[in-house]
Amino acid sequence: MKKTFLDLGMQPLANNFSKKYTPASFRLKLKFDTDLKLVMINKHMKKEKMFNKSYPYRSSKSKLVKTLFYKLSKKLNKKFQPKKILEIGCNDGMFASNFDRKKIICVEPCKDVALEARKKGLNVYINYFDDKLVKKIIKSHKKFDLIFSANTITHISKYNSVFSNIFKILDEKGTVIIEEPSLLETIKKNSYDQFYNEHIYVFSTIALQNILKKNGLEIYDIENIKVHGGSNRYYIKKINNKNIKSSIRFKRNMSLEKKHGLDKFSSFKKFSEKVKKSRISLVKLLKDLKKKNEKIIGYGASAKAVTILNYCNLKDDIFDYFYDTTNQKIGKFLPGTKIKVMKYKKLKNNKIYVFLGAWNFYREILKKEKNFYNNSGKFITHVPYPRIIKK
Ligand code: JHZ
Ligand code: SAH
Repeated sequence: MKKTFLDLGMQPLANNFSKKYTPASFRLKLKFDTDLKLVMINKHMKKEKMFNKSYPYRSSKSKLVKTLFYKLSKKLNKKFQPKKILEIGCNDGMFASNFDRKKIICVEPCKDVALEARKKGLNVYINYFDDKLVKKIIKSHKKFDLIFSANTITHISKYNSVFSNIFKILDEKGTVIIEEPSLLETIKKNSYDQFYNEHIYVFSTIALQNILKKNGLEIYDIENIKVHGGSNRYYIKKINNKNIKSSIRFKRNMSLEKKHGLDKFSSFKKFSEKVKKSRISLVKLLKDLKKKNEKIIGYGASAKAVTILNYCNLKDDIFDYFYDTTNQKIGKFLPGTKIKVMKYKKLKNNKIYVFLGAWNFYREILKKEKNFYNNSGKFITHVPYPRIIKK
């Protein structure tokens, strides 16, 4: 049974940056599947509507993302010495480009992004990861001993199809590594902005294990990583592969999630009350500043920021503009608003207030904007509760 616990109001497609104003077009609600213990959104958009030629997100825009992928590639080469790797959802190739080009095959459906990855010498199938593609891949490459996918599986509505296909192309002793935002961190940080049309699911370890087991796979180890506001890196194997035992880290994560009630609907009802309070408090904070004629801008026109702006009804009466480094977003409106994305410039004017649309990269941003911060520049965040951050 699926039970609704939060209504995030009318929302637009979170990455539909456009020169024309695009109003919010669907109602976003969050649901809990009581059988699988899975949290999901109510509306599953057509993949072609979300992931197409004009998809603007680029992994390469964050130093942290690049560094973590680089470090992980070193570790994987040492630990697994993989001979054949598959990456699902490679985007502009930030993970894959750390490997010997002959060893890695990538899948990326958004043409413009995929072409950027190909420019790095990568072998990219410009396709969605589906039955037809998997047949084609098996024909040319047989099986893989390492399959990697970050921030992609939760974007695909049909998870059983994804995992049954992964099972088909995974070597009997092979490893699958998946990175996704952690539901536990989302609840702890009250970061309701993890929910938008692309994040069809936000996995708990409990839910992911339930889904995997139905497809002959299981998690045996987990690393908690800092990226994207707190993610989990899941290490997965075939259930039939009895050589590997579950780690202590895996058991610890499972019991921590149970302690926080991630398997119970009542916990999500509590979360929804906290979200509503967070919205009231953020709106008050920003409106009070506007009453004093303060100037507020945004930093990082993230998909997450789109959820906040539309849920809290924060529009161009609050924000002058948002800074962002992504060419594909600059000069366009944040979806559902008439707030423009401007080409990023180093923060100089310490009189303005800067709302962190990319709060998850706070450390990276603070390093970049040291002068602003040290000269009494002020940031605003809603995580874990709305407040002004100043030195
Ligand atoms: P960022 C996207 O989410 C969409 P978003 C997607 N659904 C997903 O799951 C995650 O990524 C992985 C900019 N920026 O990464 C770049 C600066 O301008 O939190 C981005 O536009 N200056 C696939 O969009 C945005 O902020 C900076 O210094 O919520 C951050 O978006 C930095 C660090 C970023 O993901
Ligand atoms: N792995 C990168 C990119 C995440 S963005 C990172 O972690 O930084 C999510 C990516 O998944 C996008 O590039 C999108 O085009 C891709 N994607 C979405 N649906 C997909 C599908 N059905 N099959 C394969 N990739 C998909």
